[in-house]
Amino acid sequence: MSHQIDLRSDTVTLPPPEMRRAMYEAELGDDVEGEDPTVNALQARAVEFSGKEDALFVSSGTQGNLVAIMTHCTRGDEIVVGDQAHILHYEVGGASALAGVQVRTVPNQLDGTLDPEAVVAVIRDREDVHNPFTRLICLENTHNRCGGTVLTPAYTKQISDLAHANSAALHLDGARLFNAAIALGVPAASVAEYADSVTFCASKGLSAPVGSVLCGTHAFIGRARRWRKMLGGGMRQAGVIAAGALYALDHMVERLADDHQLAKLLAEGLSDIPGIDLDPSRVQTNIIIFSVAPSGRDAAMVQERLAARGVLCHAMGPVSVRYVTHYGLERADVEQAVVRTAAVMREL
Ligand code: TLP
Repeated sequence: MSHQIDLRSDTVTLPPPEMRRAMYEAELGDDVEGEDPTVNALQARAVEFSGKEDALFVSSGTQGNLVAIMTHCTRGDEIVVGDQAHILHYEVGGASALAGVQVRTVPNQLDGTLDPEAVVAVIRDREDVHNPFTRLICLENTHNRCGGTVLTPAYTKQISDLAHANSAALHLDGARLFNAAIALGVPAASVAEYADSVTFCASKGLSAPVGSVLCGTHAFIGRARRWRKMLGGGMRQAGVIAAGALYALDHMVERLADDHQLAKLLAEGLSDIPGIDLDPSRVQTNIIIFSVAPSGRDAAMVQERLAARGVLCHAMGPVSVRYVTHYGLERADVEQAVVRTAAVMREL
């Protein structure tokens, strides 16, 4: 079989040689004592990028979101998330199992937003003794299951204002915060500005092997550090991995634009294939979600046939398939992916 084209996720990216060298050469110390200079440098850089007061290196996006929920909430509180949120679908129920919060959903609109009126409608009356407190609202930017869609700072402010007016906080799952910033042409700090806390991942399009960063106020991060420790996230000479994330922030952000361009090209090619329903004008970043409903087949079958032809992807629902572009893919891979996808759809 000709070479595999891996479009499953930007999480499959491998670190470039210079990033590995930075990791090899990183200065180290015990981070639980606050003495790892590389972790400290990464956290300082994350403060600059996010515009928040303080930052905490965490093992993953999942850990960052969970620590954020535990820090904002107490057990029995309610959090509001979109019905397509990563926190709801792919974080193993940690919010309920470990943070002890109740998760309330509001429908995600096609562009990844939540209708502000729908959010207001689910906020609990604090005077009623029956009710949990609505303590936290979570947004996701870019929005994974909505196809890498971007939320604007103006929209985020709207949700932040209504959260604050109701004594709730706003957490931003910014696993792909820098993809949003590049797509909007604004600094990451503007994307995160109206959130009380934000998690971003270095291990997705930024291509670091491990690690995410949670950012917020000094007081918030101080409390978050205790929850991270409880979850087993007090990592000792963590500078070895933080060096990859630091390299990523310094060298891998601007090139996300290449991933977005490849995604556009891929989406345009896919949209011409009979059996596929996709509007390429909706593709804003590096994630493409298309429907195979017109083919009459299900996504799992299409995924299997594509794998046999060397195109790896994820089925995201009964008839939806996700392709993600990332570092390591060339234009020729994307063109080849279109050719192979067309062949699979023809032969179904
Ligand atoms: N997303 C992964 C899978 O878990 C689905 C992917 O391949 O897209 N928030 C968002 C919006 C994410 O997309 C992800 C990872 C996370 C959080 C969790 O990050 P990790 O994998 O570092 O725990």
